[in-house]
Amino acid sequence: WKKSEDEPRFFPEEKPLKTSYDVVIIGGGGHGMACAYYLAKEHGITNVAVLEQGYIGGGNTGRNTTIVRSNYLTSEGVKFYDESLKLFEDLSTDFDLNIFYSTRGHFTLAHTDSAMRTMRWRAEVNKHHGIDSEVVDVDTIQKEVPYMDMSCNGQHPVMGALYHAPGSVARHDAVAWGYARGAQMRGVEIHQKTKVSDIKTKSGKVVGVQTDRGFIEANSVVSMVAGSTPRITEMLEIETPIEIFPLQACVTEPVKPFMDTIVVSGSLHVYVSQSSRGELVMGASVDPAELHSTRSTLDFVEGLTDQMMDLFPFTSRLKIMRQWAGMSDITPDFAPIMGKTDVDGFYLDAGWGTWGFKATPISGKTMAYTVANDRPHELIKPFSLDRYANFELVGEKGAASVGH
Ligand code: PYC
Repeated sequence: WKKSEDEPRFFPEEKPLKTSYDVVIIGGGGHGMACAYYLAKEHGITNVAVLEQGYIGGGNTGRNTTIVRSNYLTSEGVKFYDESLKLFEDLSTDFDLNIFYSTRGHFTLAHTDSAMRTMRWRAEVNKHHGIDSEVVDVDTIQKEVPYMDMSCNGQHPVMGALYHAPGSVARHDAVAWGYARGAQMRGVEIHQKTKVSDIKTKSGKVVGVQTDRGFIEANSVVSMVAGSTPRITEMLEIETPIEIFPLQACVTEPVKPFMDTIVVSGSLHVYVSQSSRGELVMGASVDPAELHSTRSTLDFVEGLTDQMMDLFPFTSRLKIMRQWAGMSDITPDFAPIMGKTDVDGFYLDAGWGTWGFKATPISGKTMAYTVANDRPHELIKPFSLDRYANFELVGEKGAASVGH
């Protein structure tokens, strides 16, 4: 596909909504767009509609802190996220669109003996799978991040870190836009401001979705809605262990480039990188109470900036420019839920908690395979919903950058 010279729009004109599609994808974020893209590109399935209640990438895709990494704790997680990272590296070329993919190196700081133990554990699992991760000492960190106070204001001295050289950041909107444009150019339809209010079945098989623009027949329905997952699964009486917590983030005013690494401290509940615009992009833990809301709070910025000043004292002089929140669908084992369900023709891509952006390419690719073949892709078998009933959890809490 090539954009024609006389086509000035980034996205082609929206087509009228049809009454029937082979596949309906609910959710026009990065995952939904990536699934549509790979359905069309790799499986030749183009009679696809992506239905989005708001606008493309307006949910968690446009609200995360853009970190890409594969330094997970379980073999299942490492293999999955590493394939994602590899796809990310080629996306700008694939899309003919700059996603500003920038490899930075990723430090996860340890301030306690037990955190050091977890970093060693992760490093060993990572190395076993050929992932570039190693435990580094305080002098190495200080050399790479000279402006960081290694004593953390004398309160929680840094003891070492897990260093993951491939850790990167990317322009999150561009990822959704690139997938959306690539899918549309191959025949997929994207319908924004189209809300699904029910999913209809007949004899245990999906037959279509009810929307605020009418009923749409579909052979397959894929839910890729992150923080709205319970609203969708309730329609089919599918039970998941997902709970929704807000996750907030903010950026400072832009300053000259000084920080080329990503720094995470799980103990201090801080992660920070500097964007290509010069802003410090920062986040902390999920909010303390379950809540289906994207409101911002003063508590969050006060807590985050307090911890930031322990790590980077000079940030006391920076202004916070913007603050926002997303809704994280958290699972008990901090791993996603992906694949087929007990309802024939209904597929679930959920449980993306605070780790969804980095999975965008591989979740799209593996879900497209799963829908096209009606059998789960090898990489996502460990993430099936029935693992909770079978006590086969994939414990990733030790690899979540975010405090919970
Ligand atoms: O898992 O890398 C991560 C992350 C950073 C911010 C939220 N999640």
